[in-house]
Amino acid sequence: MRYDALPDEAVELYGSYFSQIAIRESSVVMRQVRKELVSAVESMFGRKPRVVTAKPKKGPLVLLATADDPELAGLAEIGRLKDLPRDGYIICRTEQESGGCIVAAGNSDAGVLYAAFHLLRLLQTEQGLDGLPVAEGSPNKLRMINQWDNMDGSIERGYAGQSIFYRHDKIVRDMTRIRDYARLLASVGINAISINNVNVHRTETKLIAAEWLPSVAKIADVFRGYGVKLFLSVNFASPIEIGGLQTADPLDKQVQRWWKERAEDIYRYIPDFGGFLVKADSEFRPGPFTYGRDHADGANMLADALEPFGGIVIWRCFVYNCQQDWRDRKTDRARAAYDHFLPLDGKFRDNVILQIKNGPMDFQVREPVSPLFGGLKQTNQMLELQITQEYTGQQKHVCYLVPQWKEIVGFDTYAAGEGSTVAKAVSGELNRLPLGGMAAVSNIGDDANWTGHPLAQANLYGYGRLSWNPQLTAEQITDEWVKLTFGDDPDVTETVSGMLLRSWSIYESYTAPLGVGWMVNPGHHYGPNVDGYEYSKWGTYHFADSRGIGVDRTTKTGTGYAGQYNEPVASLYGSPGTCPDELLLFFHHVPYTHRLKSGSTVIQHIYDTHFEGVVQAEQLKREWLTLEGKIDPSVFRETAERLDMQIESAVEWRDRINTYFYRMSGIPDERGRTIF
Ligand code: GCW
Repeated sequence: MRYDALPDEAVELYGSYFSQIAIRESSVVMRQVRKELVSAVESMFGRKPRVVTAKPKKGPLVLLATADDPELAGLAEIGRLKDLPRDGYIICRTEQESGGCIVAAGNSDAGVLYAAFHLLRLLQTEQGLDGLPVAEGSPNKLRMINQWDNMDGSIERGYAGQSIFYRHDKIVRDMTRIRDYARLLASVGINAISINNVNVHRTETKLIAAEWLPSVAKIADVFRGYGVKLFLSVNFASPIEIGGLQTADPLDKQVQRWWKERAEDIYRYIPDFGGFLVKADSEFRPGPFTYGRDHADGANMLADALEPFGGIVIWRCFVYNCQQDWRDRKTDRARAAYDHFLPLDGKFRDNVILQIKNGPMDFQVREPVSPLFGGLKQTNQMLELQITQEYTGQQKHVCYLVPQWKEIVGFDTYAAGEGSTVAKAVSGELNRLPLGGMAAVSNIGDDANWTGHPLAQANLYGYGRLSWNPQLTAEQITDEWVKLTFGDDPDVTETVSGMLLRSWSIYESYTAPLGVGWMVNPGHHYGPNVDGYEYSKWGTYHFADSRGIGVDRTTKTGTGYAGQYNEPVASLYGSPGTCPDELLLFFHHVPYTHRLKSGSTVIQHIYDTHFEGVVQAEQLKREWLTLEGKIDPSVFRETAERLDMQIESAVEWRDRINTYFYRMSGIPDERGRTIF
């Protein structure tokens, strides 16, 4: 959203169109479209456009309108809109005698907004308008952001400063930053946000009470202008904690009535309120289990309260035993979500969506895809990703996650034969379900550059673009972001794109070999600690001993987790001979001398990748340094500083991991490099 001045050639080609904008401000969204476009055009073309509410007799001009606008009558392309999803749009060019016209038309106000951003993107990435007409729509009804912000201003797993929403147990008064965030999210097609942490503590429990609703409504007003619906995370025990009731039992009439009244209150303040996001019976949060009820009972009770107002319940599947005994080799945390939720398939109301983390554990560097996506057949589902880099370098390391997300959305669950991808399961297409989409935990805070690491912005951008269109390739998304952010100097675009696209695999190489996770410092999760979680209660073990490493999750001799997948995936993962190298230790316990498909042994792979990972981290720095003078000096400096931190940390990872496994296995590095 830099809206840099365009080169003369583009100004000459398109300047006349953009000298006049026709738009009717029929809604708050259309007003923001006008504002955004006027300021962008002024900054890109160096001239304020004339704005009119009806199409003038003579062009050239840019016309923005919804499908039903009479101005569009008779335009052939508009017919295509009806085949597009709700917020779909088309952009086309018509040359009439009265002068040329660029038309940006949407199925809804939000559709027009997305069309406007698309148009601006085309100009800024200097693709020009030769590619018109374009027609787009998203298969995902919900494209959501989850904030893990607390009202004291802290952000759970936040690495970019404090909350932009709260400070000192209050909602901020100055909404400028929130408005910019809304613009930013809308520019990549995000249409929903939950504004408080899923761990709902004492103060935040009151966000649904009269005390805070007027201020929450102000935030909703800001987001509404950009087509973003507001959701709140709620505390399942609210009826007790703020309602004065003795119980939060979902089958209790008083409890049900209490939630209905809260819904009425909320919708009085926020008529288009999205609904509730719920973390229940998970990591010490209250839930229906306390009353001997299941998660369908809990979710449906809230769904019934919201239903009269069109609200929905997004219920998280991150439910597992976090009080496990490490001596117990039978319980497997990876199994938990499937074991809890599959038996409830079909028991949820139509306005409930199950939100499922991408993997069965917890946002590790590498995990298999959750088998729930291929399991649930009659329940709305949504994919949960983590943009904030909790286990992926905490915005000190470059770790661009779009390539990881692409693997996830493209994963074939075989639920209804070949081609049953996660993308289709969560959009609702696979099982013909009415609701679904994607959600992701935000990575922003009040740092001036939003994300701490300047390159971490690419993850937020990339998530938005991918949730709008899961078919986009990682390369396309990266290219767009780099051009929008740094301009189109080919040295810069090539270097930065190359760095981003390799970064996840580099991070994986010096941290998490072959699908092992959790070798991090407990609590904050930064930096290496091989046994940090080995004897803990969290169910996160690698079982390394002097002979081998890995978790046996096979059906024959292990926990049976591999059997939660459909065939042929279950068999593929179920045998060490067919299991892909990168997930081998997630599914199998093997000797250090086990030979991988790559030809290397497990132990040699560990050594090689850890040495190579540091070399690659240093290479990232070298590449970045070649851009001096071509990048804004402060961004250049901040990024270079973070790359130094990354290298320092990668060295620590390399030496700790290599030393640990050398001591465990007694097997030396074939190449005789230094291991301590
Ligand atoms: O991985 C864990 C995080 C917690 C988080 C939890 C969750 C919000 O370490 O900080 O809590 O996942 O997703 O609920």
